[in-house]
Amino acid sequence: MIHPKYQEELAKQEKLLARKNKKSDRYNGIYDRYEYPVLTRDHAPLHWRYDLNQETNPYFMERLGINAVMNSGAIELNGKYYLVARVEGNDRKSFFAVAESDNGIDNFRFWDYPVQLPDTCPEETNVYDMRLTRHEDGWIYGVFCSESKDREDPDLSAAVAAAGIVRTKDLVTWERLDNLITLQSPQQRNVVLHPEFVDGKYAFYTRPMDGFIETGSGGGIGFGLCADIEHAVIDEERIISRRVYHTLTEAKNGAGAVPIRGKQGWIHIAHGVRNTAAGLRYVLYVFMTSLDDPTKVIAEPSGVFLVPLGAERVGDVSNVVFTNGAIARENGDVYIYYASSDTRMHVATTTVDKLEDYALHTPQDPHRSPDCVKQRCELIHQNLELLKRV
Ligand code: M1P
Repeated sequence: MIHPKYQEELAKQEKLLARKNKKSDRYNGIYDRYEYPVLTRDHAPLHWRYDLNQETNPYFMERLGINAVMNSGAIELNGKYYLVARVEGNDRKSFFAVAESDNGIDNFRFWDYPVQLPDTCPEETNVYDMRLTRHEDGWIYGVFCSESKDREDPDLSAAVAAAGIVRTKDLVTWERLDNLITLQSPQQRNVVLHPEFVDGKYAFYTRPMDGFIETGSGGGIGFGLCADIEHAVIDEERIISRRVYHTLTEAKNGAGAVPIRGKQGWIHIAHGVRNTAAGLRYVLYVFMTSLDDPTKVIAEPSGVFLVPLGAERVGDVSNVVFTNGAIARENGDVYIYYASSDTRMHVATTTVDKLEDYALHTPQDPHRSPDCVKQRCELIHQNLELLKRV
């Protein structure tokens, strides 16, 4: 018999799932934020978490709780909006699950079952942060972090991060391909597949790392080509978005959403990390690369694009925003999905035109305080002159 508490909890959850989202009144002209997260652990279906049978679960306890719903790949398919979320169980292991919405802003609902990836890597302990690329070859690829224990290092936390690759046509059936091999870098996380062929090859944005956490000599976001996606090997990675001293990327950075094709370039929404007394701070930043040569950076707007604010600042890993998915619609609208503090998912909406304007017309970082003051004084002066005329 179904536990009577089920209907009560279901009614509460239905209220949450049916709630309309509202644009927040926080303005910056670049994007709109929304009041409510689009996915949280409370969105996880009750039948994932509870044994609904009163006989075997008399206290209606959560048997397999969900701790967090975060870093989600995103795609529009047949007029619906899909997030392939990183769902973290109470056991700390993550898995992927598809959540669907009619408008991309609210009413996301998880499908009945999580994604059951082909289990081809016996040493793989955890999987997370899938980027979904609709590739011009006709497949939808998912590139994610495949994490295993580093058996050569006695440190219990020592791990190896690699880029796992799957492909699908419908988000239901997934084919697992070989993990990406990068000959120059022992570890990889935050790998993103470019949506178009470059020089007739598959192109990846990489993030070379010496260890599991530290990027070490890895200088930033890399770019590499490979001929065979089924057995992907990158011989050479070129750094295209460098880490820079005393900027938001000083500690590390990583590619985020699949780059968006604008009129004048590829728009990248990436994350940058810096050290603070309170620990690492993760924020989003933007850069733009040439349509003819995706390794050539053509715009680097200064500073942060999106930071954790208010309640977003607190969670399992506080002071973090992270994106690995955005949807650019044919009409030019862009939905940026970002997680806050490794705990929940949000959306920010903008347009391709606004992102291009932001990328191309936000001044570059002058890298020194006196020059930053000069830059700001020029803006103030122009504005005060303009205001005098009215
Ligand atoms: O905890 C913040 C983020 O840390 C990692 O990002 P990076 O590899 O750049 O340090 C990722 O594991 C990500 O999942 C997480 O949100």
